[in-house]
Amino acid sequence: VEVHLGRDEVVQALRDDARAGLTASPRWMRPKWLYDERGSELFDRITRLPEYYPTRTERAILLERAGEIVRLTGADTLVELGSGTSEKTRILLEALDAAGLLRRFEALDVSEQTLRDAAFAILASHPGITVRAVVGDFERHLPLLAGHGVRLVVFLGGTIGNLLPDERALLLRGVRQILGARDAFLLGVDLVKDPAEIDAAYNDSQGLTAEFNLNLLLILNRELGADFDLAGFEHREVYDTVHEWVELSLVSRREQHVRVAALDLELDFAAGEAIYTEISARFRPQGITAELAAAGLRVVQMWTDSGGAFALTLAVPDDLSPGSA
Ligand code: AVJ
Repeated sequence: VEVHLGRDEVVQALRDDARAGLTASPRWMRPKWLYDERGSELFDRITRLPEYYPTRTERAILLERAGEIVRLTGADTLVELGSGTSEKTRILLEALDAAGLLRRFEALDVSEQTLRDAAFAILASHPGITVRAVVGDFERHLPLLAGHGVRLVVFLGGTIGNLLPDERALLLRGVRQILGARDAFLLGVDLVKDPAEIDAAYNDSQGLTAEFNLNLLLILNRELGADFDLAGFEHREVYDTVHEWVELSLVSRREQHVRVAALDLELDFAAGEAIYTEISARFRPQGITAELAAAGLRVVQMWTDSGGAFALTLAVPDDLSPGSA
């Protein structure tokens, strides 16, 4: 386990974002701040909700296609970005192991505890392999993942949809740069579909997504000494059909004043004023191909479920693009 991102650095980044985002108009916070221990646990429960289709759909595609992915890549090293609980990664690990290829697993995540748990669980079930866990962020620490064997880099769950188009382009170029000529990249994204299905997935009847979203205010209260009243805000989900992304926000139920002690910040909220907390983009096959191509990645194969809800795309470095690894 290598820690390239210390607790102090994380708190400083949260302060910087809170100062910039909470004083902006409209107000915003980055989705990565939703994941403290409680946030991660709530997300885990969301993935099991009847309305939240992405996780189980991606898992079904992986179960069906893992053998094919192994044959197409011949990878001996699996590299996971944003490892989360690595539950779906296990399907790929099993398939690589069954083919006698698996030698190494590496994961990059911002959460040290999540990474440790995942790394030790994987080591326990695959005792012969090398496991490397890198605590860091995609913006700065991707280059640490270059080198070693024939690599399959995976970014699953549709998490890339949390990034804005410019940020996605940067991330994909970063991935391209750590890929050698024989390496491959597997990307999971949610597809454009009936907005009603999307609305249900992000506005579930049990209110778990609302709790997950509102948890951000608890994090700000705890980490920055803020005094947000959770009863004063409500969860809002809007599917923006122009950008084709989900927009989550926390909307002030009334006019109210909030103090953020650690930043010496006084905030005045109007009734109905929002803090934008997350975008989660949907994709179209041509768009995925185009974004990968712009980063120097050529699509080898794209798989979807029978309902066309979710897509897994396997891509390799485009020979015509300048690589660095
Ligand atoms: C973990 C980023 C894939 O965008 O669907 C779930 C997070 N937010 N419900 C998503 C999330 C609200 C999730 N990702």
